Amino acid sequence: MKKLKRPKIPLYIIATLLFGLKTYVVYRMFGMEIENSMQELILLINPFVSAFLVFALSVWFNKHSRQMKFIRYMALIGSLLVYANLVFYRQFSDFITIPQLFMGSNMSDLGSSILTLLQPYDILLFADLVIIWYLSKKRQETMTVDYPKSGKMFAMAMSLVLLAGNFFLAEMERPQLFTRGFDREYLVKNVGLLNYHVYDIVQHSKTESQRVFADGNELPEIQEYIDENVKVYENSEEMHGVAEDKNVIFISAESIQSFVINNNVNGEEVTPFLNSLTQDEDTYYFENFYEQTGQGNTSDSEFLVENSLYPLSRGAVFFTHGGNEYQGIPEIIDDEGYHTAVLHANNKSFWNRDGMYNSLGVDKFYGEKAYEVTPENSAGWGLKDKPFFEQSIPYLNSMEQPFYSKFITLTNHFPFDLPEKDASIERYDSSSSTLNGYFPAVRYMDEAIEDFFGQLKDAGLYEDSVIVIMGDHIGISANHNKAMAQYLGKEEITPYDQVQLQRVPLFIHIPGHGEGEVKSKIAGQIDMKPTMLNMLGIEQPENGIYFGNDLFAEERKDYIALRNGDFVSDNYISTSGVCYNRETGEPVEQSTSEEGSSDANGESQSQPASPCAPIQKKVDKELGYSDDIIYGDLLRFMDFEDEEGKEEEENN
Ligand code: GP9
Ligand code: MN
Repeated sequence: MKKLKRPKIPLYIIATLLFGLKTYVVYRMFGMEIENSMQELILLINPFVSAFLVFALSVWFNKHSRQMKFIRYMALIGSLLVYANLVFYRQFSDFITIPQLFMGSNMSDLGSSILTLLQPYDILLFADLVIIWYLSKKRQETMTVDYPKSGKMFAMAMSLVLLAGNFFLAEMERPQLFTRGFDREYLVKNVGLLNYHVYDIVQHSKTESQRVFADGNELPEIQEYIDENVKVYENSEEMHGVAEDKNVIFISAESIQSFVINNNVNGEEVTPFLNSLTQDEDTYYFENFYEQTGQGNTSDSEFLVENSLYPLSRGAVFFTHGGNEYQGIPEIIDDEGYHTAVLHANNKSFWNRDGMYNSLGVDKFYGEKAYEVTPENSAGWGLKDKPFFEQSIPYLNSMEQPFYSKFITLTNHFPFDLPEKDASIERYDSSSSTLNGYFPAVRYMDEAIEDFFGQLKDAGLYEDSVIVIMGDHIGISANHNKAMAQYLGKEEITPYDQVQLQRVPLFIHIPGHGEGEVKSKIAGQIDMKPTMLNMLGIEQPENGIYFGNDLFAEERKDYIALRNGDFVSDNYISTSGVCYNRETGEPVEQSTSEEGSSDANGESQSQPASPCAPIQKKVDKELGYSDDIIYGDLLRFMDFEDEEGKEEEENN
């Protein structure tokens, strides 16, 4: 230390300061919530600690040009990483995970939405890189260092001490930070983007190895859990077989949330047709139905519906585990003589649908190529919903019956910029152009669905079909909370409200049924498979693995697990470690940082006495088991057919 030959200010220090500052600015742009001054301090410190950790490694290069090159390229890679996260965050309010990176094809397909996520002033975020680059090329002589071994060791020790200090503060602020991995925002806030990515890589390798080492011995424990907690509830006898041998027309309604149902904008109904269904005698409307998706959006909702398994907390399971063995609805009902099809006017490879549908046993996938798509009949992501349904009718007509068909709509998608000529209602007026455009876009979808009902009637398909309409996931992220609060007439959107906004509409329409009503009990996408199979009068294999219950059952599980470990129960809503009364929205007990969530393996952490704690324990366990099944590809060790066969033999 004493004898270090010190050039004025070495580049690795300047790079640390510049890059650290830039990262801090980007942190602020993420708009993460800062709850106290300690968090503020950690947020300020960690970008510099991480930057120092990397740039200080340059002192180990004896050759000056190598030192400079190292700093230059680290700054470049770091800048790209930080910026990619920023763009990603603008879209998903989340940070990139390794599995997400392998979704490159999706990223490029994002097309027009990606452009709306880039801002001209973003260019300033590369200013540090330009300076570092310049200095590293032009000031090599004055900005390199020649530390003796002890100096190098000292620099390294400094980085580690700083890192330890950062981790120490983080641990004080958020105990068990690393075991509660699925809160990516906490991680970034507390240990920084770089360390978060290192953590993510470690996590990813861990789960990859899980498949290799799984051997099926994990299954009995999971089955026991399901027997005791899920299968204890009987399916509804009343609804058993109401849809037997009927066609199923499942509409996955893009980005629609329940708050638009029976609600107005500028004095006009947002969804007049869907509103009418809530009163319809042939329709069940579920008003407390929650989406449970993770990063895989629509594909996650599809995964939930077909399998009654949870999607993953990181990445889209369609992508990361599209080759696994499953026991989804298409495969089950294929054996009962159903023809299964998916109709969606988008690239077949989006979300790896083509691959995953194979694994699920879907007979036919009508993708973009099956439709006539022109500039006139397109908007946003592609073919508009009205021509989409219209062009789908001939396919339905030609399908072997009974069929199980899924329609995935597309027009009501972020960034919700429906062409004016297609809009029947005015945009909303707030600071969020996303929310403003949402209403006319939702209305367009509402009209498209209404038209579709008419077309089904004209085609003579209506009477023999059951029509299910389900929102796939939220459309308006927390980024637009200010505007959302304005629309809902609230002062602010609290974490409790945030969970309530995760409600999406579910309609089950059975022509001629006459018993329709509004259902208020909490429900979720995980329940769709048992519900639909029971309506079809189809038994699941005795040893079938699923986590949901029939929505028409008298008694069923009294909680809905959200993918981030939050949950909604009959009486409580648990989010961000706080337990709320579901009715009043008031916190039941103050948050303690130990409370609540768990790591991805479902190992629960220490539980203080909160009415949410015992439910949390189950939620964590359940999510963990579902993850185990997927990561270990455990269904490949099951023999569902055998069990069915056995049953049949017994019956004969
Ligand atoms: C694209 C459609 C919409 O095919 O699924 O994408 P998402 O809502 O999942 O972002
Ligand atoms: Mn979607």
